[in-house]
Amino acid sequence: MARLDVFIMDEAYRQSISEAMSVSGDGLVIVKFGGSVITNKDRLREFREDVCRRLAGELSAWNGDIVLVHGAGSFGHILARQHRLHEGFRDESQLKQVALVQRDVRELNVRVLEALIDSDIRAVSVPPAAAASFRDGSVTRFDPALFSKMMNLCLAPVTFGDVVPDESMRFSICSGDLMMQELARHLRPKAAIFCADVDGVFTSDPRQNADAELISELDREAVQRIKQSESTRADVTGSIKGKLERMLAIAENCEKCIILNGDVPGRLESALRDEEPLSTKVLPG
Ligand code: IP8
Repeated sequence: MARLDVFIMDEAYRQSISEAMSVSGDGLVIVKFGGSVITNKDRLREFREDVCRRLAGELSAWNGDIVLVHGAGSFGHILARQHRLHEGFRDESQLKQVALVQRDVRELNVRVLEALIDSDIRAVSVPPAAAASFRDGSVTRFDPALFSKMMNLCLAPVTFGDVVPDESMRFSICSGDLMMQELARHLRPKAAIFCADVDGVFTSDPRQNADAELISELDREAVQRIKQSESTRADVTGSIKGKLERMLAIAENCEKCIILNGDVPGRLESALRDEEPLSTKVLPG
């Protein structure tokens, strides 16, 4: 009985706080800081603190709810690829690496939280496995309540790419993009913004092809036409086309879905102000 009373008081308290503090403002935006922007993807566990802090400052221009997702970069992909963690359990020797990658992505997460808090964004961590269950590398259950409760308290939930328990593979890799997709599906944000290390989506790899052109508006047909080259950098969360398929699905669930260059100062802030920075807009359908 006493316990129930406490619960009721908690709920009432939560309600009053969320009513008093509710941020209507600009609505909800979900933003991904790509792992290749906030880390040096070629050097194990090298954080790009200056870039992350600048992006956090730009993000603070948003006058509404924020959910941030960040990639793992060199805090996740290098060891995950070396030990084939994306293939699930193969042998005992992988388990130490699961623990190391989990530790490393949490270290990155703490550094991102610090950057956000220093920019006056009240960031709190929500690891993917706290909100979702996985089977065969896909989500079988996603509960957005934890995210919503944090936002009702005017906190900004931050989730990230991680190694997660998996019902069939024992463990698998959950990418930040997968979390973006689930969040968009359940929370229907005003905008979903991907901060990448290039200006947007190109007709072919701009690092290898001088005639690669930026696609300003991307639909399903344009995705089919993209010429894909083998990436030389470690990335265990799939092909560019697979990622673009996810973005098409995200575009179905928000007013605006864009990919922009997080390495160029001002682009994120400009997108948040509803201006039109150089970027690729992903169209629904
Ligand atoms: O960087 C990958 O997430 P992503 C997560 O968003 C790990 O693709 C642990 C490699």
